[in-house]
Amino acid sequence: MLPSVALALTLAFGGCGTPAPVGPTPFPRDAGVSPSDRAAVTDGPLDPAADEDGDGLCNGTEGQLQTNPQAVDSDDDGLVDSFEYAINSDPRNLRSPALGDRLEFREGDATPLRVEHLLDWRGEGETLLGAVQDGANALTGEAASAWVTPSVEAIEANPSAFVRDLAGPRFVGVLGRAWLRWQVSLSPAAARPALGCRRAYELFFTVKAEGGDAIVLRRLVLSVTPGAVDGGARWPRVSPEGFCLPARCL
Ligand SMILES: [Ca+2]
Ligand SMILES: [Ca+2]
Repeated sequence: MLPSVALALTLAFGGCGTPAPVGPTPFPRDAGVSPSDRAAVTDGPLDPAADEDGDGLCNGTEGQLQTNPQAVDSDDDGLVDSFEYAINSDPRNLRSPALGDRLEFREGDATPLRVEHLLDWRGEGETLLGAVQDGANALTGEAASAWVTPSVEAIEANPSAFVRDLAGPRFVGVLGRAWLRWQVSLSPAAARPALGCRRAYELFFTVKAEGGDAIVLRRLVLSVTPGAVDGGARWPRVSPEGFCLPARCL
């Protein structure tokens, strides 16, 4: 064999017993990742004191909570992560706060929101009083009463003969075991402020035996969204620009 032919064969086949060189191969797990997904991945660890997604929750806190530092509403329930953190709700569970305790207002809508509370109670002749305690926006401190006026009404006792009277928010003289039903109404206050950003408030429904301690303390979460109803979604999608946020991340 001529020396030049032998050299060409050696280059082509890599020599006897040596695997031929191969080029880079994409990782199989890379399949299906779009260019925009890749672009969203940041280099290196996030600064714990910064707020990557602008949701009011610092990156370090998001790491502790295991929320998504690049999503303002990690569980997509319409409540921004920082608000859920501030009220001890689970920002990774869209059923926290419970759906039955959620109320949604649109600015400009004057229709009262209503929610009922049912209590199974064995009375000894006492009077039970339902009430709403004012709450606040957990991020800004703004009082819920600046936005809504609550009212409570005792609407039904079953069996009715076990209650002497229904008077406004009171079941009077409950004697024996009965189901007691209250209706809570929240109406927009006359001089309500239009803040132009989506926010949420905690309110508490309480029941007390007159002169006694609270028997019931139920948290209600009231969300208020500026503007018209969009798309018929149960909860409006949250964007950091649209939500009232604290001045510094939590
Ligand atoms: Ca954040
Ligand atoms: Ca959420």
